[in-house]
Amino acid sequence: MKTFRYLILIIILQFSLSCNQFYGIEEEINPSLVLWYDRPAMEWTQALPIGNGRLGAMIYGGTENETIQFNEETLWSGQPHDYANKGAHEYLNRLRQLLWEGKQDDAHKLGNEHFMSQPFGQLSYLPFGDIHLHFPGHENAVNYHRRLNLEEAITSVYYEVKGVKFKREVFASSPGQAVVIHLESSNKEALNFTAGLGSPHSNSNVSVEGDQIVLKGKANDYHQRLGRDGNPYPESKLTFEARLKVVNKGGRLVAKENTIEILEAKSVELYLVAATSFVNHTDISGQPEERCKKMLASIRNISYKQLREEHIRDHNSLFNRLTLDLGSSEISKRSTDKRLVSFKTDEDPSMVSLVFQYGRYLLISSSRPGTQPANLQGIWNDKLAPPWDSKYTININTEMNYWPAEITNLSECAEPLISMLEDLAETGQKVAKEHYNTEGWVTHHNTDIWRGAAPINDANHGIWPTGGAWLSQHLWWHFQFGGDTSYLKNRAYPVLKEASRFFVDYLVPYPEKPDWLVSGPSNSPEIGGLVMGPTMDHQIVRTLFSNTIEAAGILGLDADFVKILEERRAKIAPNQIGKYGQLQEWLEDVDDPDNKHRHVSHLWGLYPGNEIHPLTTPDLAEACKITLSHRGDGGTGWSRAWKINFWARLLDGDHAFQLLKNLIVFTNSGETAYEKGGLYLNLLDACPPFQIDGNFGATSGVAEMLLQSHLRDENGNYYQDILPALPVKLASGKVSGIKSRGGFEISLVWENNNLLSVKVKSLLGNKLNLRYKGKTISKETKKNENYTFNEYDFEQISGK
Ligand code: FUC
Repeated sequence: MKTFRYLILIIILQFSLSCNQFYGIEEEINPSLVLWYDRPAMEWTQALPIGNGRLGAMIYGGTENETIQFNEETLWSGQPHDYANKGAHEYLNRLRQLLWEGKQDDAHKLGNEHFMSQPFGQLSYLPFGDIHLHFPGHENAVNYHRRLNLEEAITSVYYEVKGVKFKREVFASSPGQAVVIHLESSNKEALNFTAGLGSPHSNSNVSVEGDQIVLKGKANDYHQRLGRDGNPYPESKLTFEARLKVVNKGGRLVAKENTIEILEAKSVELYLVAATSFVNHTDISGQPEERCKKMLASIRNISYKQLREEHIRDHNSLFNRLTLDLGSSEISKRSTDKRLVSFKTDEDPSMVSLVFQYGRYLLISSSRPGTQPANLQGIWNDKLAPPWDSKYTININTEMNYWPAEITNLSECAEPLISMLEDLAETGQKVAKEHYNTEGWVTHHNTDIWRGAAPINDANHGIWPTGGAWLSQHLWWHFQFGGDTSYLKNRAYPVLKEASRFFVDYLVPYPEKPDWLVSGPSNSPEIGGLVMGPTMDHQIVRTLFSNTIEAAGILGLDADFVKILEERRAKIAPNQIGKYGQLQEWLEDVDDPDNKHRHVSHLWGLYPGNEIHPLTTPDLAEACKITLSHRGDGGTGWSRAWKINFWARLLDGDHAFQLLKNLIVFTNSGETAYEKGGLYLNLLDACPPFQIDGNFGATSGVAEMLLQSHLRDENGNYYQDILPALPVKLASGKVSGIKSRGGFEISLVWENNNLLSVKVKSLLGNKLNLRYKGKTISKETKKNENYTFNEYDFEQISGK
């Protein structure tokens, strides 16, 4: 009898468990790891993003009509193209001379006539298509819930129609290279819907082949025919294909001309694969049909359950390396849209951890080894003429995308950026020759999938030769955090060296102080037009030279070249403090204290650079504060995000938190409005319009509040500065797996603004310098050993 009762209990438990699994919404939602809403998305900026680095999709979660808008990262307009303007270097000296003579307008005109890329602009990232699902009779759904679980990287939709429950799950599998959609209902024979594919490209068509819907097409031409110089944009040559395969359990499929109808099924899986003819920036001979068929074949014998488990395992292997708990309360239990709108008053710390983890989730979803780097919109774009072509803007935006990669323990996600740099070192070499007649390589303020490196748009902001040098900082970071000397030797150093070589030839003496070397023609990103000697360039080039010198030293290479770099570095124009006590943006003291411009480029040396810091250069750090007080706490999404990082580096956690608050505000502005930065309801960053950099900058900003590791002791070992900029509003919390330079994974617990415990895993066996509130514990470590600090150590470090 007892056994029987036990069995009944087990059956009931099993049943309720399977109910829970089916509907999935009864369990407690982790407010730091789940975005959820009680209505479908009405517009793209409410839809939820998924991605596997190559394929991206936005899920609206509609009931009667579901739209899944998708992208494949290589679908761009144009074709392989050499943008260099032959012979441009003949005008270089004249440009410099005009600028020294104060004839900026003439230099601007000459630059536009003779120094720009051909054509004047680059090409555009494009949308691929849409999956349309039509569920007749589902317009009156009730008990609606949709969510994105960041830990699983799965979106789900749940609702009821006339007592029947429906559930949908969508994820983008990296191991399976497909977007996988699972639909089920609580009743047998209740799933009735039509599946179709569409595409905004004019040259595309949809057909049905058995259980597959097939979309084939050719990329639209760039949305403008001619560049500003009157030269035509290269015609689009990429072809593409997507296949949506339908697999039903129960019921039947009816193939129509270009849709498939699913009738009376219990559950259905849809597998979307997509490919283009892109191979690399010089080769577009790939076969999309063959690629799609191969991808479908490779998942044919894998069950949905297996694919789902494999997907979660794969995503967890990156995402779960770092956990962050900043605490939560009743208010954290509300839907994400409500939480976003009220954050400015409730300052819910779990919203901070959600935004932080969302940045990590988005990086994993848009940038995996072997894929293209995350562009201005990551991988998500629904427009044929997207803002700024959804390409790579390198005078802040692309770099910001990669700020969280190393420190938040996702160094693999930086791999696409490293590969892009290797390509740019090739295309940029041509530009260095044609535009500057120098050795080495150079890249200006934008690039595209064809790796354009010449100056674009307009001479007043396009002629800015430090894009490649800035990007090269990421090559060095990857080594600082990872310590792989064979990577340093074979991949990073050759690119660093050639980037430095360009600036050895390019820098020129400042006529007023001939001992100083300056950059130019250039600009301080996007302010003030063409000039000689913007501060930012000098900070970037000094850092580039330093990184190259150190890399050469580690590898025991190029002693003579190192001498040249050391000698040049010492002469680069120094940071200067101007008449308001501000850090000067230019050689001359002409800053306007009322200028609220979004770019604060001359603070590059504070972040992401490290030549300015309150401990090492207090006067310059003070000058940065004054500059920031002039520029204010507003701006575009990315500008606010940058300022979080600035204030964290100035060790002012509360001001950094204020900027975070200024970023976590709801923006409903779809237009370009430089003062209205914030987040959309799906928590994607609004420049506006949508631009993903602010999401990544927010993540790195929070990380910089918790750990900084850019300063070194006299032997060159890094300090691990723990909780260097902890805001009062984040007084208690836990983080595990945050990474420091020198190869340490660090876990911290703090309460009421005081550190409680520190655990460190030493990945490389380097010396550890844990510093907290001015006190340091230094310790030699062994590779792969864990260190927990005992009471005595802790008393020392906490200053008790
Ligand atoms: C730079 C910024 C803009 C925008 C664009 C993509 O031009 O000044 O705000 O982010 O890049």
